[in-house]
Amino acid sequence: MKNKQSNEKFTVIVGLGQTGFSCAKFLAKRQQSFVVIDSREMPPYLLAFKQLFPDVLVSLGEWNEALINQADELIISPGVALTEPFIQRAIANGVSVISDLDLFCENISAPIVAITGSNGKSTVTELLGEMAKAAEKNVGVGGNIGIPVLDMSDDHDLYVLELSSFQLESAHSLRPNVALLLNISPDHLDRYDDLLQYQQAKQRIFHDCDYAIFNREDALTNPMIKPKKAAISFGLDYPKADSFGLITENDTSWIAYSDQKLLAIDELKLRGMHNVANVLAALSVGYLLNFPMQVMLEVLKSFTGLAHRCQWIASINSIEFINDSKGTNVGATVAAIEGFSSTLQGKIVLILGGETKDQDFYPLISPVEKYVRHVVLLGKNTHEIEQVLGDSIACSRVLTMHEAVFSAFDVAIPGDCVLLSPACASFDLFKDYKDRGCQFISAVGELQLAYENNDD
Ligand code: UMA
Ligand code: ADP
Repeated sequence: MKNKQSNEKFTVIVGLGQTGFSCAKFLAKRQQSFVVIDSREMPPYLLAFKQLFPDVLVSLGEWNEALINQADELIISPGVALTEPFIQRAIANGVSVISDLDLFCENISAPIVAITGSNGKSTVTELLGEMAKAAEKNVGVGGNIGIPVLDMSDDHDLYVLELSSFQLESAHSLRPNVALLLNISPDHLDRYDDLLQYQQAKQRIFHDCDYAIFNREDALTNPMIKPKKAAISFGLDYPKADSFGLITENDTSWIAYSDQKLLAIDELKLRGMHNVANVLAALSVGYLLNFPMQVMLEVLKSFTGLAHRCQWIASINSIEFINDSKGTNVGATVAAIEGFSSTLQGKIVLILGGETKDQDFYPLISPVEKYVRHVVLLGKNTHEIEQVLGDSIACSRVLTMHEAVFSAFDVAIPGDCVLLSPACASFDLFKDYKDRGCQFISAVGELQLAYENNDD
């Protein structure tokens, strides 16, 4: 509890997930005292925390207003919305509300590349990290990608951070050297009032940045805040002066800078035009950071992408199985469908559904009508999706991933692809998107065995 005589700041860490735990370790290292609150009865890092900090007060269950009322400072986790009434009251009472990102930025002086967008963040963050390593930088890669910023060591000479709208919402000290906004399509509308509010949270990435990089084909990414040095665009169209884009000649598309062709897109290991956009974005940042062009192009020729993002799993009876479990919103699934359709002889059998996050599923109608043979619905509230797509395409409902994979195989014909790209979060049936992807992979393995045994 707060010692009224002491001048020490009374800090309350809000949330005991990955972020809250990293904040606790950081403050402890600085010998700064703190308490922790979480609205969950059993937050994920409770046991680890109790082992490391047996004497520190942790208050669980509902928000502990008594502790909050004593706080000088709240360090909030990304999963806790700033609009929570207790946070709004604290702000009104003059309490400083900060985030792990603030602590991180105040502690390091190396350049920061900050990356956000509705989709493609992890792919671009990882790709840029690979380019930086190949350019012999001592790079730290972290953030929403799954490594809390305070868990990275503080001796890197460059940081590449994936940042979500949640993280940007509550950060005040972020001043990135390069800020990249990849794209904006509706997501997290269960947390934001509307698309504008979500866009405004994303645009915070440009606050006080030196260079702003945006997608010239997506007007919502146009910087609303002027960067200190320059705004630079990328896009899948012909490159503007001093920027990256595509040049298409004789049926071949080339990654290009200004009017200089650099690499045919057939040479990329990543699949789908959405990934070409990701490549152009990463090159735009690498170029600004003076990474050698040849080194970046070599990385592009070998980078196969991350697991659970349009990941090829198997081919059974000439039907490909693709795991895009990280396709957790409608925009991502539209990109995955369109990305694969161009390379397919047949059509797509799409496994869709999960936690719907108040999304509008109408943007799926057109790509589904063009490229999809059948939709297999798995998860909570699948009737919401069926209501929208049911007139355009045959849909069937299943209860497990095993059933989803086997029934998708039944309706697919050779030349087709079975694509798991749910357009929804995974928490209704799975631990997370990785668990969902792994269950897909093991169901495909079982199918393969069953098919081979039948064939014998
Ligand atoms: N929660 C409570 N009560 C609390 C605190 C959290 O109910 O007191 C809930 C949240 O509403 C949320 C869950 O617990 O559903 C996790 O929230 P958290 O803030 O504890 O999350 P962390 O474990 O700290 O993980 C966070 C990011 N999670 C979220 O933004 C929800 C992770 O991104 C990120 O990798 C990690 O910090 C390290 O930076 C995950 C994510 O889903 C992958 N991000 C969203 C996305 O990518 O779309 C934004
Ligand atoms: P994020 O970290 O933003 O969730 P990922 O790189 O993990 O993005 O990719 C998640 C999914 O989003 C992919 O599996 C794919 O379906 C889709 N996606 C990736 N890049 C893009 C893009 N540039 N535009 C639209 N969708 C994309």
